[in-house]
Amino acid sequence: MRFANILSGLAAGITSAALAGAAFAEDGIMGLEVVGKPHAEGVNFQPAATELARDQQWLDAVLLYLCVGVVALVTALLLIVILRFNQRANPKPARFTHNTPLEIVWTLIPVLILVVLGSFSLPILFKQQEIPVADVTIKATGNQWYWSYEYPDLGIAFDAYRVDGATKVESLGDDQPMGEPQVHDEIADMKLKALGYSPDEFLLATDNAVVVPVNKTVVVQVTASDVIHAWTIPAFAVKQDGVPGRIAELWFTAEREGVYFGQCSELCGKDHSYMPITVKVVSQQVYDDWVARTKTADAGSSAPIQVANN
Ligand SMILES: [Cu+2]
Repeated sequence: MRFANILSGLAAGITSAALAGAAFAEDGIMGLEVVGKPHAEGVNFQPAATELARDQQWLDAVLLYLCVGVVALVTALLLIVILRFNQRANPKPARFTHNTPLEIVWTLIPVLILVVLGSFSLPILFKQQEIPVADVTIKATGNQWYWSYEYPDLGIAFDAYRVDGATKVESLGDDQPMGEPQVHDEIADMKLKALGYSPDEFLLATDNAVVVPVNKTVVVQVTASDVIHAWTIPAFAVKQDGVPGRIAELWFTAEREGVYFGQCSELCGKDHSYMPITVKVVSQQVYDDWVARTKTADAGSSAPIQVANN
């Protein structure tokens, strides 16, 4: 009997998600290009979608070239010493212990390198940390193991859970084997499809996405309700710990419409890997429509798209 209930609950959830998906498809919320997403065997950054991300990736390249230069210099010096001053090539070693000009040089050059590094990296760090005036303010609260969002100026609040096949089943109790709630099965795929995601976006997609307008300054106030979590979107180059009892801010101005994924980035318990972050960057018009629709949604659920997670 219980199993039948689960099945019917799941079916209802999938149907409502599919209906919601169909209703929102023409509103521009679905069918967005997926931009910020990790891919198999990837080694480089995700496409930079903010000024902060462009800065970060530029700085990374500068540091990499500098590091390569230092490694090359040290390797060359080592090789010279090995070849020219080994016992065979240099049977009678010099016995002096100090060389003042040399010591000045090998102290000053690293200091100069550090000054150059700092002069590039500090302005970028300050740019991330100086929070501009917000066009949109969002409060993100980490919970074990999902994110809650509020748009305090708009009276919008919703939770965002990963989309998976066993969300319903999980809520029935602890009698399932460990690891079971995270199953990726055909039910998960159906839910993902209904919400406009592909199967490989399991563990990245959430039932309710954070929606923000393109080219507007968004300030996210990050906190947590239980333990420390961290909110991040790699393509925006933002990452901030959410600490219970404290508010920390990050900001971004996304320049490209699309879907961007992130994941909780502070180890927060057994389901740390299962509390993803989905942000949809949309045009101002689509955003305004979403806000209007979301504000008038049913009481208790101001979210635009709800998958069976009640
Ligand atoms: Cu976590």
